[in-house]
Amino acid sequence: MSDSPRPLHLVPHRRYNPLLRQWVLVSPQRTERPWQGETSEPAASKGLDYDPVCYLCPGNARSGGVHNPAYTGVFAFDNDFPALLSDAQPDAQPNASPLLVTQPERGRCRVICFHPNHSLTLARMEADDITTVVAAWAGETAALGDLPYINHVQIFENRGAMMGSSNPHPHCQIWATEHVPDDPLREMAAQQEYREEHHSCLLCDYTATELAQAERVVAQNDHFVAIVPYWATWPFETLLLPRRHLGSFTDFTADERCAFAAMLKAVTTRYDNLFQISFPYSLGFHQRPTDGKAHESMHFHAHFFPPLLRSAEIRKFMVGFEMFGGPQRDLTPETAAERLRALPEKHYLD
Ligand code: H2U
Ligand code: ZN
Repeated sequence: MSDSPRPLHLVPHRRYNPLLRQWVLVSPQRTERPWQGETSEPAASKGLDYDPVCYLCPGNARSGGVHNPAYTGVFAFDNDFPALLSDAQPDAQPNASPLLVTQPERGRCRVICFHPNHSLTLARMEADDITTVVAAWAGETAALGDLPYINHVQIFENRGAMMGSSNPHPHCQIWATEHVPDDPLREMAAQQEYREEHHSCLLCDYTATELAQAERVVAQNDHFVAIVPYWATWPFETLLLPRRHLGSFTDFTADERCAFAAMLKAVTTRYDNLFQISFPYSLGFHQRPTDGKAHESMHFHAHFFPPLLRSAEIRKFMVGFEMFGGPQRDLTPETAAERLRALPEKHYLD
């Protein structure tokens, strides 16, 4: 083997994730492994608009017996099986070892139905209806953030059975917690230190770099940019960034809510078009904690983490080296971005 330098898209290398401050191993030569190029049958049917046994459809009974109202827009409710409680006070453990550490963790869990129509997804909803969802995310962030024991509001959507979603009805969850969870905390520390060192914002600088290079940009509009990050772990991972330095859904202007809705639709439509299926993913938003501090260095963003690799059936598993060493990918982020960018903006079912 020659020792002369070879282009990044041909040779194993590692890339740095400055948000989580960890490395990802990139092995592009492995994409040359034999591949039968499976694609699934395009899902032709749109599915039921109303499912009488769905616990999220309007008017239906939930597991606890409560009936949903006959809602016509966005509908939010307290999760009947919350992971956190507002009044949980675990017993102090006087004889505990310093290695057995416990903290109380209070919180609230909410479920938000995006739309009464059971068959829809973000990709297939009208942009105006997604804008209403964005407004609900802002309202929930403000209301939950105002609770004295809440310091962080994590909104996320698990889409598709492959990502553990319990129900196809378009919905997301909110877990509002007393403590800032580890991943956003790590990202905030990285942004804070970057700001102290460079006197600028990590993600503002990163957005400018990506727009200048263009090769990892998937879509953009007046207010938002979607890119496959340089350090992406999941094959078709994307990062959605506001062009303006803003820290929370509560900072969005009316125009930014519309533009963000349009960007969510643009990205999820490309995802669905990639393998002509309703594309599974976890989508999460990182925003400023609600502890009342300014958190000037925090730049709002959305992460899409989709599991699929080559087809509707072939997913990436985070096992082996990833469990014991660190994240690894084969397909380069540049190739993933090029494939997503090249897809039509129109949904394959429309
Ligand atoms: P997921 O699809 O991401 O699991 O979200 C659905 C949530 O809905 C889940 O957290 C809640 C579950 O606890 N749920 C209710 O609150 N009431 C029900 O009747 C069933 C499910
Ligand atoms: Zn439903």
